[in-house]
Amino acid sequence: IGFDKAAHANCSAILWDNLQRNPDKPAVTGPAGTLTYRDLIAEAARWGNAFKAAGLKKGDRVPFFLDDTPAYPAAFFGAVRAGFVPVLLNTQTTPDLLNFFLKDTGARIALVEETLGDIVTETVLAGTSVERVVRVNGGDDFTAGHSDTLEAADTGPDDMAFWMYSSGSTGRPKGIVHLHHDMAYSQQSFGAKVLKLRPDDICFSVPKIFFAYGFGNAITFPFSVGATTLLLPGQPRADAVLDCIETYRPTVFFGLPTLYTALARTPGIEGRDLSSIRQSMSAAEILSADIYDAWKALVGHGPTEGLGSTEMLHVYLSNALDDHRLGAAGAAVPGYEIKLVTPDGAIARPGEEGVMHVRGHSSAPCYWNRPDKTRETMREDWIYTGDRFIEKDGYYYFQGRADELIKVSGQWVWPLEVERCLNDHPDVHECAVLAHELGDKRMTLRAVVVMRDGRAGDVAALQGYVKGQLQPYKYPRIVEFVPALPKTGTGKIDRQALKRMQPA
Ligand code: 3SK
Repeated sequence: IGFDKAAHANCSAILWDNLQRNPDKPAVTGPAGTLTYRDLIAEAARWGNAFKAAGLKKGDRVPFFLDDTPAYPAAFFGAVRAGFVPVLLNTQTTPDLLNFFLKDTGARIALVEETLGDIVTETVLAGTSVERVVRVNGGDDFTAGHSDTLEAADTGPDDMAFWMYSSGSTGRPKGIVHLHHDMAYSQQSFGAKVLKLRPDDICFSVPKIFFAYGFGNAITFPFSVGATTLLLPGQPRADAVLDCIETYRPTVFFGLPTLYTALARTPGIEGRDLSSIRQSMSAAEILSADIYDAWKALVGHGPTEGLGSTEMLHVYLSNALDDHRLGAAGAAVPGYEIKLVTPDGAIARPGEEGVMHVRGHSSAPCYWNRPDKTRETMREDWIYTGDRFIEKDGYYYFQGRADELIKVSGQWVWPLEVERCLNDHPDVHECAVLAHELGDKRMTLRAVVVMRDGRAGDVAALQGYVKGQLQPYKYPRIVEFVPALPKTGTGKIDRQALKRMQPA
C-alpha cells in the first residue's frame, strides 16, 4: 500500500491535522457531549501540558481506566503528542487485575473515570508507583489553566506510542506495545481500502475504545478522515444503543455478533428508526447466517465481517462491503500478508488447514517485559495467531484454535465444531462448548446453552441433534442450561468464566 513510515513520527497528527482541514466540524458527539475538532484539539493540548507539568518523562505510561466520553480522545491524543504512553484498560477489570496493571505499567499517574472511581482503594494502589489518580469527568482540576496549544514531542515512527492488554485466554494479561506509525498503517490499509469512511460519516462503535476494535472504529478511522465519532458511555444495553441511533443518526455502525443478536431480538425493533445506517461492521466472533439475515432485514444490508487482533491493532482479514462470503472471516486486507502453516512447518496448500500467521506494519513489536511470550508470538516479523484456518479462493475459514483439540472416548474433537452445530438448532439462542476435565483426568465435552425461551431445554434432544448432524461420538456429554452466557468487557463469550463455573 506504499506506506511512508517516516511520515508518521507522532500519531497525534491523526487528530491535529483536522485543525487546518475542518476545525468547526463535530469531532465527537453523544450523550456525554459534543466537541468540534478545534475544541477537542484544545482540550487534548491541555491534557498534554498537564501531564508535562505533573513531571512525566518521555515514554512514561499513563493507565486509562475510562469510559467512552470526549475526555478519552482528548487525554489520549494529549498524552501521545507530549511523548507519554496511554495504556488502555478494560473498564470491567477486577481490583486485583487493576493492581497488576498499575504495577506492570510502572505508572506514576493514572486516569480513572469518576463513575468507576470506587475501584481505587488502598489495596488496588498497594505496591504500585502511582502518586496521583486523576478522576476524569468529575470536577478534577488536572487540566485547568493549562495552555490549549502543544507542539509534538520529539518522537519517531518506531517509538512506543500506547499499550493495550491482551484479554489473555490463559495466564496473566500481556501489555501489547504499539508504535507511533501503527494507527496510520491500519488507516491506510483497512480504513482506506475496506471501510472507506467519508468525511460526512458519523461512526458509532458500540465496542468500547479500550478494545482495539473499538479504538480503530471510534478514534483512528473517523479522525483520519475528519468524520464524527459517536461515543456512548455506560453499559451498551440494546435500548441505550437504539436510543443513541435514533438521536444521533450514525451512518456507520460497528458491533459484534452478540450485539447484533440482542438488537435483532429487541421487542419492537421493527418500529425503531435505523434508517441513518448505511454500512455495518462485525468482528471478533463468528457471524452466523441468522444474524446476518436478521440485521439485513432491519437495515437493508448485513454486517461486513472481519477479523483482527490487538497485536495487529485492527482488522487484517475482511470481507468486502459488496462481496460478502458468509462463513468466511474474510480475505487478506491490502497491506497484510497471511500464511497458513501446517503442523510439519510447511505452507498449507489451498483447502489445506494451517495455523494463521499474519504480518503488516501495524503489528506490535513485543509484549512489555515478557520476552518468553514475545518469542512465542512475534516470530521474525510474523505474528503467530494460534487460529486454524483453511483458505479457498483467497477467503479464510476459521476452523478453531490450534490448542483446543481434545480427545473424547479416544477420538479427537474440536469443541468449536460442536458449538456451531448446537447453535444451528432452532431452539438454541446461543451456546458455548468447552473441554471439561473429569476427576480421573479424562476429557469430555460440556455445552452451556441458552435456549430461545430462556428455560431449561431437553438434554437428550440436544445430544440427539448433535449425533444426527456430526459423527455421534462428538455429542456433548454434559449439557447445562443458563439464562445468559457471561461476556467479557469486549462483548465476547467469557470462556474463562465458564470454565470457572463447574457443572452442577
Ligand atoms: O477480535 C477481533 O476480531 C479484533 C478486531 C479488531 C481489532 C482487535 C480485535 C481483537
